[in-house]
Amino acid sequence: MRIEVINVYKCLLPVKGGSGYRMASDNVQLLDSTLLEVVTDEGLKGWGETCPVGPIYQPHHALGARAAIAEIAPGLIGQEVSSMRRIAKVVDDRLNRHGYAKAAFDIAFLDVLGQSLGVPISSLLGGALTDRVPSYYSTIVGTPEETARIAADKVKAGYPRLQIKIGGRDLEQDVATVHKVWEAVGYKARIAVDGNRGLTVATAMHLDRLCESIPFAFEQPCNTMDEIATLKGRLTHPVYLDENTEDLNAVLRAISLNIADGFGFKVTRLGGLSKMTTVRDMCAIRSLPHTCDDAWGGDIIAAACVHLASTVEPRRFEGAWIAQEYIEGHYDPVNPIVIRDGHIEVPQRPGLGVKPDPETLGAAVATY
Ligand code: 0XW
Ligand code: MG
Repeated sequence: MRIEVINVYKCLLPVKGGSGYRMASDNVQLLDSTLLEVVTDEGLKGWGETCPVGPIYQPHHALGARAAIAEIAPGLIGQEVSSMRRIAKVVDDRLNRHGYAKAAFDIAFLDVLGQSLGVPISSLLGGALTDRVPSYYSTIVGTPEETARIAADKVKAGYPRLQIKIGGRDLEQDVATVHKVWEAVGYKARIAVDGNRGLTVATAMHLDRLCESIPFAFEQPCNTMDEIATLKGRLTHPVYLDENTEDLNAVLRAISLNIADGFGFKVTRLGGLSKMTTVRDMCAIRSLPHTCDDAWGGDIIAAACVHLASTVEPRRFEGAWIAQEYIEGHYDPVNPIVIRDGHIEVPQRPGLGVKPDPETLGAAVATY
């Protein structure tokens, strides 16, 4: 089976509610997602997506994704899709790095392959261990009272885990937020406190001490992996890396230096689902917990995260975050990926199990 055509679509995803998605590193209002449709000579259509959460969160941006796709896509026309490893080499031979754009191809090829074999993508990633995965709720940087109120509501709605955003403001506000959330939810949910690179080493140490008795994982408190390394042995809380896991080597380095107790993984940042199976297996060797998320995106990215999530050993799984709570509507109104009671069902249909409605996408912005 060969690739005949590749269509690229652009989809704008406004953040619900008007005030944006506020992190220490940025406040985003409108996200620009790139969708790929790979059409084969047998008439199968595979979908991929990559949607950076703005240009500041990590070194990815929407125009960069489409420029990288323009370098890669022409070389794929006429290529056989049955070997993921061979086609990944064709992609790598067209462009050095830019894993976040290559991820959209990886997801689309797996979608095609799953459909042609009649199996869900989870089967191609080693096989599902569950048919329903936990999600987690991520708050935005807000007042201590408002954040605690939302946290309590989301626990009532069934979320087994919360990610509380802090950083980019006074230490006092951040400390009060963590305390108020703990008073509101206690042991009813696991808590991650995400600094999104916004704290200095000194502030991270203060926050750690001032919240000493509260059990949470401290996610990406500081900007660089070197800063995080200096925290080793000086904090009472476990530290998870997110933004610093820019590629497989960064994960290997963090594990071998023993500076991460867990991870927030993003499928596109790591280069796609195939690469995610490598970090999943590296984490299994060291019993390290992790998420399977992406920074943003619609049903395609959501389905990709959920398929991978279903293959992770549940006791180490920290949840699959998808953007659904912050965006309106779905690309696939027939089989959308949805959070119910804080959990997401794993699609059982062949491939990704989602098909965007052509009406929602409009005309392709590029065709190869
Ligand atoms: C909660 N997320 C998965 C969504 C935004 O992209 C930020 C991210 C994170 O954990 O940093
Ligand atoms: Mg994070």
